[in-house]
Amino acid sequence: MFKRILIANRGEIAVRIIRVCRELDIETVAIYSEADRHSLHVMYADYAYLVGPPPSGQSYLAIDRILEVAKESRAEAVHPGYGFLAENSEFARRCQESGIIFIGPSPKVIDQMGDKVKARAIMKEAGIPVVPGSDILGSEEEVTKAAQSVGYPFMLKAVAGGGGKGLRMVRSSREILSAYRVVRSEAASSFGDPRLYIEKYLDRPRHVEVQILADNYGKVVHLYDRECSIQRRHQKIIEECPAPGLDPRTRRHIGRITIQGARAVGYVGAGTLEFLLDRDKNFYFLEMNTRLQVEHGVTERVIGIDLVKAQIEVAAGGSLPWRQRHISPTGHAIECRIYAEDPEADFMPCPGKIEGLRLPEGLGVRNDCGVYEGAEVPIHYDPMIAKLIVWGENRVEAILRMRRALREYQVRGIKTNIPFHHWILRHPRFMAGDFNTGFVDEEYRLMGKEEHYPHKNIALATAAIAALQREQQRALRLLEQGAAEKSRWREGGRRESLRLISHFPSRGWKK
Ligand code: MV4
Repeated sequence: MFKRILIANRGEIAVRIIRVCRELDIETVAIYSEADRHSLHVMYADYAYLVGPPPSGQSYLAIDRILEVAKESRAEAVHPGYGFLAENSEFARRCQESGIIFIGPSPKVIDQMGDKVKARAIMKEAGIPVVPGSDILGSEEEVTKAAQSVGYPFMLKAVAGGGGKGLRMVRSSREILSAYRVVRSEAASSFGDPRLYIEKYLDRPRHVEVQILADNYGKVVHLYDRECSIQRRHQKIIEECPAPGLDPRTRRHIGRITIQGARAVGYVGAGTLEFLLDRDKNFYFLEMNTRLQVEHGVTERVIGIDLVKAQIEVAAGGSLPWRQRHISPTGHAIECRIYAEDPEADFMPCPGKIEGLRLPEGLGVRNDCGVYEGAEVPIHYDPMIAKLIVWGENRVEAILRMRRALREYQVRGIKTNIPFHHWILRHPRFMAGDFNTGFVDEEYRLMGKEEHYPHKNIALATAAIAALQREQQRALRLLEQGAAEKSRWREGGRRESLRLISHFPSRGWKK
């Protein structure tokens, strides 16, 4: 086992990795930028090295400087976390060349899965369903031609894409030219790779992904599925494990298919296959993430496997001790990502000093938090400051527990998306599991405008019924007491409850 690991990341995920290293008696080396001098991951690590100024290009992405620190600190391995260098094959290769173990798959696999057309080809070859689509298209004419077999509408995508960048829906041939130009230049500037391809457009699918673990000796297991459709502008907000609405047959099928896919690429370590699920329960491979994901915690809770520990064991040459038939989900976990952003101001990032912080506790609650009371949230990085994960015996218990935990969550000094989470967790469609990737766009226009609370009427009706019941009970109590003015009370009670109902809207609900 390693004696010392460098964590090439910051925030909650750096803390997450440092925690398991402590449990494994592995020393930790943190890196930090000038904006992160007083960050939690720096305090938790055994050693910490300043790597550069705040912009990530000069700090958390500075490959040369990070490798220099790895050598100087005599770290044997590097954990990249997620984001930053986690899916950078050049970094993985440079680690290898420096005799440092990159905790993740080989540079070759990172490259193959980073090329979305190559990934599709490999998966298709392995018998995994992929969205009908094209090969690389070199001109607008080639797009037009490919569109004839794929059909309209279609998605124009960057080969190097992934996440939300470099893609556009095309509804008709008239839109091809402008879409081609926009996506091509976006792909060139964002990824340095202007190549494009097209896929048949799936209308508001669900986003379901399957977690896998593989070792160097041919063992591959899947750790079931996660539902990740609750997102906004390609930023995930809530994730669940297992995915609600997957029937047992589809669940078994998608699990087996995922293992086939992982084997086909010779995957080693922790990885995720993303699928799009249509209304008819067909699923299609979308892309593979060759890293630990933000939402790994929901899987850990429901499956009972420490994914970061497994990553480290595999990287150190260990073999996975589990058999697929011994891996099964227990109960239900939900994650709410806590962002430093203002849901009332179009989710603008909200950096600043955290003046007060009280975290939820109690049964079934996990906090993966990268900040503390008094900390500064810098503007330079992702606004996600923490993850709140709850577990319940079933989905309903998990939802009720999440609502309770969110109520306990107190952040002062900066705005967070916690009110937005409250809204989602009370939404009838969320509660019913009746949602897809279109959920937030469809249901959320402007929070704070009451007509955008679709459950307002339910809340009003419930409150009105409760008020009526209270009044009826009061009237009944008085009747039982044998009040002399029995008839007058009955009259009054009825009138008063009517008044209560009709006046209720003016108590803050109506403008
Ligand atoms: C799609 C799609 C519909 N049809 N591809 C968006 C991010 C990128 N990684 C893939 N994305 C999509 N690709 C076809 N052929 C819809 C999306 C999509 C989406 C996918 C996953 C999670 C959230 C999403 C939100 C909007 C669109």
